[in-house]
Amino acid sequence: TMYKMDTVPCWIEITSCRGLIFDKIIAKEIPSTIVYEDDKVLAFRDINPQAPVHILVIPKIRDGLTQLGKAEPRHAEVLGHLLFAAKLVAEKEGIVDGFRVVINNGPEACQSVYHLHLHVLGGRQLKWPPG
Ligand code: IU
Repeated sequence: TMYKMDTVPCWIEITSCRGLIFDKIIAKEIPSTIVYEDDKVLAFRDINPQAPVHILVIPKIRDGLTQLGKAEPRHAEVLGHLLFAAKLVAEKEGIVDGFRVVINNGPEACQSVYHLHLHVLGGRQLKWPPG
């Protein structure tokens, strides 16, 4: 798919090795600020935070889960685990009065990294509807 940069609300590099970057974060080959980790998931601070608290929660093993739209019945357990981890992260960060969990799925939702990830956002008044 070709997009003209000035006609889309987000710029996505369609041809790059999207997704593999998170493998490097999991392997700790790329440094990140980890806020929560267990055997199945890793949570770390987003490098381009959109709120005072902006954390990504990702499965340690992608297993074909490049995006939520590719989920299969075998992924149900890890999907639940990711959502519960998002709650633990919000608690740990002290944003229990209000936080948002976002999954961008596909180009029209501005997904840029094709390794499933939950955004946990908080620490300011969030607006609705989102952009
Ligand atoms: P998205 O939903 O696919 O657009 O989210 C990808 C996020 O990953 C985005 O918020 C980036 O700022 C973030 N990110 C990161 O934290 N570290 C990286 O090395 C890369 C992207 I590449």
